[in-house]
Amino acid sequence: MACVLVFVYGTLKSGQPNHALLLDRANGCATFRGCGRTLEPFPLVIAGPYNIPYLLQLPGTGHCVRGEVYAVDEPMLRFLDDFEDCPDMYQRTPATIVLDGEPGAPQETLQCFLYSKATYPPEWVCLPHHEDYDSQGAHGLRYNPRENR
Ligand code: PCA
Repeated sequence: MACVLVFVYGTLKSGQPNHALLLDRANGCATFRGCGRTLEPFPLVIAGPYNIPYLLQLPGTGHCVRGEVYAVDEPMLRFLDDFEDCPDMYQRTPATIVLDGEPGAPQETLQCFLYSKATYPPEWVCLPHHEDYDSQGAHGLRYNPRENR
């Protein structure tokens, strides 16, 4: 299988608690392709008892969410699906990503997958919407890693 593009917006981003999983060659191979944002706005909320970031599958609400694009091989894709408990907790869904570029340069878009959530308690939509997730952000909602749950 050729590499597929995955857009990460949460704990898998560089500097975030699960980024090391993307770098671990035991899981497969992930190659950084660039930073960017979703073409469409989505609500990105931090929810549940473990303060997990979720991009809710509700395009048109929220922000054009910032993140990073990686080309991943099949072992890494399977690893990530398993880690993100896809399709039960997250669903891997297609999305158009606009790569960051030089000001004035033509927009470069990529078709990527991202891990979003299609079924959620309705009140989650009313939680604060984040644009650029940081587990250590001013929101104070520290991510609780899987090993602590
Ligand atoms: N991990 C995936 C989805 C949310 C999360 O914390 C990511 O970083 O994109």
